[in-house]
Amino acid sequence: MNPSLSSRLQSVLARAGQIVAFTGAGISAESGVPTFRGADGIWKKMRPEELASMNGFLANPALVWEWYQHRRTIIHTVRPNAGHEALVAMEALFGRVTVVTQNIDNLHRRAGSSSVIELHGNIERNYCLGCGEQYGGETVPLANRIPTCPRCGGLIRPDVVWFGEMLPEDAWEEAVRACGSADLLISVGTSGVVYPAASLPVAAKHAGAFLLEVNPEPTSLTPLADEYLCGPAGSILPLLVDQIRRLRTGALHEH
Ligand code: BJW
Ligand code: ZN
Repeated sequence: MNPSLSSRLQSVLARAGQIVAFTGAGISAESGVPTFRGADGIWKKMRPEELASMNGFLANPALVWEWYQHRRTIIHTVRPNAGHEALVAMEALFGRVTVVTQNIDNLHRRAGSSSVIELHGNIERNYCLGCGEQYGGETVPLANRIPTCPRCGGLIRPDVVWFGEMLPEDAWEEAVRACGSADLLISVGTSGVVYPAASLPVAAKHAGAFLLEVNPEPTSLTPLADEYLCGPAGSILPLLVDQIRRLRTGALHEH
């Protein structure tokens, strides 16, 4: 698989100053973290409203905790893949790549990306619904199936964004700023159906960014993309890095 980049994309890559990678579950799929939708998606087996909503949590906190502990175990046993690593390599080439991620799996930071905006929280953090006290993944009192706060007895929940909840304000504002000033937005491994996150690539495009999509399947964003590279992130992103390196050396030889 060797995506031949359009001359338009080549010239964007040669000039781009502000680059945003907008990522979703698909970028972690090759690490072994299941995606939400699609053939092996989490939602095929479980109903999202049972698991990823406050009502679902209050109705069955043990089930929701079981699900998050299961996912935390997966995340702790996997490693960032070539897709995450390619974004780190791009950061080295461009000076800065802002990663705006919907993922809660921490894999971008573990790979070494230095500018990561987490729109939907982080599975390593938890907080008490009663008093707001924060608990780390390891310190959360999980001896019981439903962890409660040692300070106030309140229910502890994962610090992630469920359906019907607002996104963390700071992360959202930073993401809007980064997308509003991007020259290039690379949307990787997201179905683009969950709002407000899915509005960011659209906003970036309206503000003048070149929209590049990397996904093995077309998505709701594909019709809007300036360029669509069809394939898994772990193959396509490293090829993109190679092409950028080649463009750079080519440019050097011209001088
Ligand atoms: C690969 C690959 C490989 C595979 N390489 N790619 C009606 C219309 C519009 C909006 C709404 C509506 N009704 C309700 C809403 C709002 C709702 C929403 O958007 N719903 C839609 C689903 C309809 N949004 C919200 O509720 C948000 N809050 C909000 O709106 O607040 C305002 C408000 C307040 C009060 C009342 C009402 C509104 C919050 C959304 C929170 C989403 N939370 C989750 C769970 C996070 C915690 C956790 O992980 O447990 O976030 S849901 C889940 O979806 C998770 C993800 O971040 C998110 C996006 O999924 P993603 O990443 O795109 O994954 P997939 O599986 O969908 O796609 C994977 C892709 O990868 C596929 O395309 C594959 O092809 C691809 N792929 N292998 C590259 N190797
Ligand atoms: Zn508490």
